[in-house]
Amino acid sequence: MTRAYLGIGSNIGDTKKHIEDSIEMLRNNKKIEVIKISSKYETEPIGYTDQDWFLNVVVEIKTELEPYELLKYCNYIEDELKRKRIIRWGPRTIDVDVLLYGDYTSDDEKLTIPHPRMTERAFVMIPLYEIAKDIKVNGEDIKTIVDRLEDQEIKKL
Ligand code: PH2
Ligand code: MG
Ligand code: MG
Repeated sequence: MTRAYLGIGSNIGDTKKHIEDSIEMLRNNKKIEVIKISSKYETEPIGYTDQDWFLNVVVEIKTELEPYELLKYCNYIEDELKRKRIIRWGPRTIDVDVLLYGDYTSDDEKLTIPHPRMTERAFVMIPLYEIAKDIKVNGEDIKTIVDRLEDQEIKKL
């Protein structure tokens, strides 16, 4: 079993429900054990800013799935939740990203671990820090990373 961290976000429709549904789908997989769930955070949109604020959480799991199998299951969750509520080509209701997978690193275009932009994003690092105070990301203490992200707006619910 490998410890992994997933970042989950939603900014369309019933964001709370989308996040809860996605966690329920993690629990429904026999090869995934949900260990910890961060608080929910309201977060300013990063990157493309002309959109609503997000609701974000980070989830710690233990899993027997290999990295690519886990990615496939995260994409499956996205497809399932999208399909029910969203028009084709429309905005996404849910995003489930593999942030960290044990000590595994990958530079592959399809799956980059650690997640390539996570250390620049308060909406990832602050919920992650809440449930994993002592980890390092890319060799750096999580606290040091979090302290650099003070300027991004994020509110714990
Ligand atoms: N996800 C993005 C881009 N920007 N901003 C916030 N606050 N939360 C997100 O989950 C998010 C984002 C692309 O995946
Ligand atoms: Mg994604
Ligand atoms: Mg993402």
